[in-house]
Parts: sequence; structure tokens; C-alpha cells
Amino acid sequence: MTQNLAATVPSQIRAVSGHPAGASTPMEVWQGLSAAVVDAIADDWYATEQKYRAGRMEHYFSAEFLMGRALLNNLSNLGLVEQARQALGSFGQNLSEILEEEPDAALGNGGLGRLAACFLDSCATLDLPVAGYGILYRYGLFKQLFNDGFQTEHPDPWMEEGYPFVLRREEAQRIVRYADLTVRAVPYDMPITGYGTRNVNTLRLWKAEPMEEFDYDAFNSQRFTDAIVERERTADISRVLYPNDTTYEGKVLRVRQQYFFCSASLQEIVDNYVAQHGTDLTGFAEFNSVQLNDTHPVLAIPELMRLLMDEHHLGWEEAWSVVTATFAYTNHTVLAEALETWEISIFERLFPRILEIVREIDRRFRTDLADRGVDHSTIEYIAPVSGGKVRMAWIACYASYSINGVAALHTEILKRDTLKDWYAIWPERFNNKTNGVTPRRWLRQCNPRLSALLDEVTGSDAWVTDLSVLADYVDAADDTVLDRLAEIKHANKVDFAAWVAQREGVEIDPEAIFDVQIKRLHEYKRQLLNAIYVLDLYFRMKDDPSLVVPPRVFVFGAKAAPGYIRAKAVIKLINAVAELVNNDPVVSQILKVVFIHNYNVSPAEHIIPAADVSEQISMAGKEASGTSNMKFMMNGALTLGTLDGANVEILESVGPDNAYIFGATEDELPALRETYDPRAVYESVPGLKRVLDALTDGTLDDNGSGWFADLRRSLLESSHESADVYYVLGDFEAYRQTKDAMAADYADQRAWQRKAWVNITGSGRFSSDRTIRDYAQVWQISPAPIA
Ligand code: CJB
Repeated sequence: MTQNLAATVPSQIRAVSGHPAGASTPMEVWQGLSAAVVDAIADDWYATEQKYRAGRMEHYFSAEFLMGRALLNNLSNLGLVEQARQALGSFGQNLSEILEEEPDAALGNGGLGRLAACFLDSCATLDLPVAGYGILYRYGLFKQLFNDGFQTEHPDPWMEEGYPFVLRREEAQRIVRYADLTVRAVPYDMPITGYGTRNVNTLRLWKAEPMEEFDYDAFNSQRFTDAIVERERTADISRVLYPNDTTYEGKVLRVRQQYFFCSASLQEIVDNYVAQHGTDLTGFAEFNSVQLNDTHPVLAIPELMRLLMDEHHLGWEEAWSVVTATFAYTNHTVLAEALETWEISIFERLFPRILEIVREIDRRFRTDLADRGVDHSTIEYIAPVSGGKVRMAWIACYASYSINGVAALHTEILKRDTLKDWYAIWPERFNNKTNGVTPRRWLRQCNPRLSALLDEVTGSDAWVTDLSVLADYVDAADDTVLDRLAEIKHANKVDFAAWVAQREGVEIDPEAIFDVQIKRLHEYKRQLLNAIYVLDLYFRMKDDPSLVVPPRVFVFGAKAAPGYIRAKAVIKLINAVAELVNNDPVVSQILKVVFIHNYNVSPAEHIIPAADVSEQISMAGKEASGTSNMKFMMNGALTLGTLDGANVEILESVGPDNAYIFGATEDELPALRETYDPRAVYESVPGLKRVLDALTDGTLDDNGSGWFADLRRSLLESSHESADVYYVLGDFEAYRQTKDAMAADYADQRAWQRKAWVNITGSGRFSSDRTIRDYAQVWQISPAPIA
């Protein structure tokens, strides 16, 4: 592949704008450059598709792919950044500015969706025959604004101005039938380039369209609104991403969405099997495996049964043995509120045949388990259908050849607790796959200064595709390297400060400690604990003006699900604390609080390289893995965290001297809970009372919403079990001590830099390449390079 962007870019821009390249708008330049990139990879993309189709493939089914921006990622993977810079420069355009034109493809909520995106990057980089399948949401995750400190949500029509990185494949459309509606599923393919390889993998996103462009009969017979309604009912299916993270919502439209992309994807996979291997479908699982990213795609299980039996004439047993060799299931959370269960009546209404199949799975399951001697109440508890509900996780566990959690601790909790009955029967199905993140986007691209240093220290860019090589250089940090590391972090902080000033209107001091918590807003993640610390620190400084406090900037970024009032209250609280702190003439010399609005992939790329402290403070046992913890580590921030999710493995990698761990552990919590009295903690731990009272005594203003009083009540209510469910007050003292100590340690810059270096060089196992190599063993696929 020899590329000449200097030749192709101007003509692509002209084709987009109808003007000379130099007279085109920045958006048109972005469009044209992006089209030139697609042009550059077209032949290799086609060759990769042809190659994969003939062999064994893995299909990654996910309702979410949080892709972020594509252009820089592709240029960087293809080694075309400099060419692009020069090509644009020749007609007076600046690449960095053009890159800012691109909207984020925010087709996901948080960790689960971003994980899927990192996985695609790793699969392409490793030349693995893997395709992603999902939904082309017209509106991605809502755009977040603040109004008086309250979150407001706004639509995100991310591809309205045209998006060159998805290509409509008219010829590959499928029909998806519901009892009350039949729709066309039209695929839009996104090329997924890898780093330093010619393979180009595919993410296939389905869009729902009406069977006929317009129902002219209805229109002509004056039933104009009927014609519109039908169109809209179809468009609804791929209109919007549900904005709930780790919370299940029993909406009919949601189950329609799920069936939509599962059915369309499986039809295509089955058709390809027939084209390659003939009509005997019994060998299907030799060539195909499907990874279910959480329970959202679990309808694929009965749908494949339907396709095999009704359209390809296999008997139940034959079909079931194909299905159970095809699917593998990843669980991403132990939170009960995330477990998807659907009213039987919804299935009846949408797809009676699927319900029939699910009922038969349930009937056979019950017989199977009874034969194994499992007691009646256990069977009832884990049966696919019971209590008037279809339970998606149980279908997944029953039909999957592999079941995995996403960090060592999480997988242990699944085996011990959440999925214990399944583990008792099928222990061999269980395995752990600790999450990872792609070092391309999360280091190479977002932190070019540190990347250059790593190139120098290691003598090549081999670390980009094998991050574990960094471990060999843990002792390579002499004074020169650590000086460089300090300069790099400082330069990143200066850049970030400028970005914050421009975007949020807050001035921050690059000499301060940048302490960052960015993730979805959820009670279990305990942003509230962080906010309470900041408020307590503020009061401590007000009380004692001589108190020596290292300058700090507390950075937050978080979206709350629109219906999750308590999460929204925490956002309002953090904004109120920011107002108090940033406007205090004395305290604001030392402390600043910044809430980055509309946190998303692209903001993360600005924030993470500048961070000193990575806040990973969930209540132990609740965060399945976390992935921002890994991104921070790779960029030299130190973890301030509980022993939860992958923090446990980060601690293992870096050792106790290079991470700040605090708080009750998962195995301690049950006993602690028995005697836990949050009100006593509130009375006895110095400072807590004042902070919690500030929520209601007029110090902080919630604009009459009553939300701060509710937050306070959620922590202190002693009359029932729901008081401080996430042990915020219980862990406060340990958190405060550890965080204070951490801030004090920052003064010894040399020691701090050494810790940062240990984190960077120890981050190898958190590359998604490692994770994907582990999955590839389960999937039984091997690299299929086209070159
Ligand atoms: N997770 O983002 C989601 N959404 C869900 O519905 C359930 C879990 C997150 O998945 C990440 C990727 O595995 C985990 O790192 C994170 O702990 C989990 O909350």
C-alpha cells in the first residue's frame, strides 16, 4: 500500500465541497480527508473481507460501540499523520484544527461500549478474523449541558452532516420480521484499521428502514398520518441509544432494537456459511462463533435456533448442539438492577415464534437439571422463563460454551455469588478475561510526548503492539528519563489547562496536582465520596488558614442517566462545591474544582495524559473491572483506589509502593455491614457532620430542588437498610487519610515520577491486545493476515 495523500486529498475535498480545497470549509476538509483515507484502504478492506469469509470467524455482538473519533486513529494506524499534515498544509489548512471538526461516534454509554471499541482495534491490529455487529443509532449518547449546575440532555445527531467512515451496503440488506411490523435492516460498514498491518476489519452497524420508502396507498387514500406513523415506527428502531449504564429498563422498543440487530447479523452469517460451505448447517459452529457483549444480544440464541430449524430444517437437538457451540457470554456487572428480564407478554406481542423457542429451551432446561439432581427451588430460580419473565442472563448461561467476567475479582464474585448455581453445574465454562484498553488510542495518539519518550527509551515503537515490552525498562528510569517524564507531564498539563480555560471558562494552575475522576455517574462509583472530601478540605482550610495544603485541581467528568435523580443530584452538588471553592478568594488560590461537561471519548483524550491522580473509588465488589484505571496508569497517573475490579490487578502489577489503596475490602464488607451505623460515623468522624450539614444549612444551594436533602438522607437514614448502601461514610476516614498522604507525597517529585514510571512500564497486561489474545484462545481463531 503506497499512499499519496498529497494527490488524493485535494480532489476528495473538491468532490465534497465543489470548491477548490483551499476555499473549502473546515468541515468539508475533514470530510474530504476522511474520504481520502477510506480510498487509501479500500483495496485492503475488500481483500480482508474476502479472506475472512472463507475461514473461521468470530462475531462480536454488542448493542454499544463507543468509537469516538475515527480520522486521527486511522491516520495514525496507517502511518499517514505526517502526509496528511503536509497535504493540508499545502493549501493552508492545519491538521490539528481539522481533526476538531469531527463529531464523536458516541454509540455507547461507557465502559462496556468503549471496551467493544478497544477490542475491535486490537482484533484488527492482531489480524484476527473478527467482525463487530451493532446498531447505527441516529442519535448517540445525549449531549450534556449544565444549566445552573443541573444536567440537561440534548440530542446528538452525530452523522447529520455526513460521515465518510460508514458505508451503506445496499446489496447486503436483510428483512427483520416482528409480529406487528416488518422492516429492512440496511448495513453500514465502518472500516477498522489496525496498527502497522494491512488488514482492515469491519464493524457492521444496522439501520432500520421501512419496507417501502413510502406507503402511497395510504397516502393517496387520505390516510397520510398512517403512512407517516408506519415510517416512524420503523425509524424508531435505530433512532436512539438508550442512555442507561448498568441499569435495565423494560422498554418494548429496546427489545425490538436487540432483536433487530441480532436477527439481521445472524441472517448474514448463516447466508455466508451457506455460500461458503453449502446448505448442511450442522457444521456452522466450526466456522462461526458469536461473543455476546453482556445480555443485550442474547436474543441471538433463540433467533439462531429459529433460523436453523425453520429455514434450514435442522431438528431441535441438531440445532441446539450448533447453538451451544456457537455462543460465548461476557458478564459485565453484578448489579442486580442491570439484569435484563422481559415480560412474557412483550415476546408474545413482538415475536411469538421466538417465545415458543424460549419456552422449549426452558422446558428442556428444567428436565435437564432435574435429571442432574438439581433441587426444584434452584431450578425455578435459574430457569430461563419464570415468574412471568424471560431472563436473558440465564438463557445466556445455559446456551454458552464460555462464560466470563471482566477482571479476576469480578469472575470470582460471579462464581461465588451472582452465577453460583451455574458454576456448580458447569464449572468448565467459566473463565476470566481481564479487560484491557488499546495503547494506540490511549497512549500513542493521545499522548505523543510520552510516546516519543517510550520510542527513545525502548529504541523502537514495538511497544505499540506489544505493551508488555515496557516491563523490561522499569529500571531504565535514570535522572534524565525522569526529568523528561516530568517535562512531558507538565507540558500535557499546560495544554490541558488551556483546553479547560477555553471549554469550561475555569483557570487552573499546571503546578497543582491534577486529581481526576471521569466515568459514568453512579452511586456505586462514589463520586459523592470525592465531593465530600473536597468540601471537607475546603472547611479545613477555612478553619485554619495556616494549614499547608498542596495546590490541587479536582477534575470531574460524568453523565447521569436522565432518569437517575440521585446521580443528577451528585452532579448538581459537585457544581455547587465548585462554585463555592472557585469563588473563595483565599481557597481558590490553592484549590479548584472543574466539572468537564459532556464527558466523552474525545475529552478523555485531553484529560488522561494530564492527570496525576486516578480516582478509582467504587465500593469494593461493585465495579466489575473499570477501564479508565488502565488508561490513567498507562499515562503515568497514580491510582487512588479501593480493592475493586481491575484495581486489584493494577496493584499486583505495580506493588503497594506505587498505588494508593484504601477502604473496606469486598470480603470485609458483609461483616462490617452488620454493625454499620452511618449516623454514628457522622457524629464521630471529625468534619463529616459539618460537611453533611452543609448540604442543608444554606451553605450550598440546590435551587429549591430538595435534592441535597435527599442525598444527605440517603447517607444517614438509620431506620432502614437503604442507609448509605455504598458505604460512603464508612470509607470516608480511610479515603481522607490516603488522599491527604498522597497529596503530601507529591512534594517529592523525583519519588512521584519514579512511581509514575513504574505504572507506565507495568501497564503491559492492561493492553486490550493481551485481552484479545486470551479471547482468541476461547474463540479458537488465529491471525489471518492478507499480506
Ligand atoms: N458496564 O459499562 C457498563 N455497562 C453495563 O451495562 C454493565 C457494565 C461496565 O463494563 C466495563 C467493561 O467491562 C467494566 O469495566 C465496568 O466495570 C462496568 O461497569
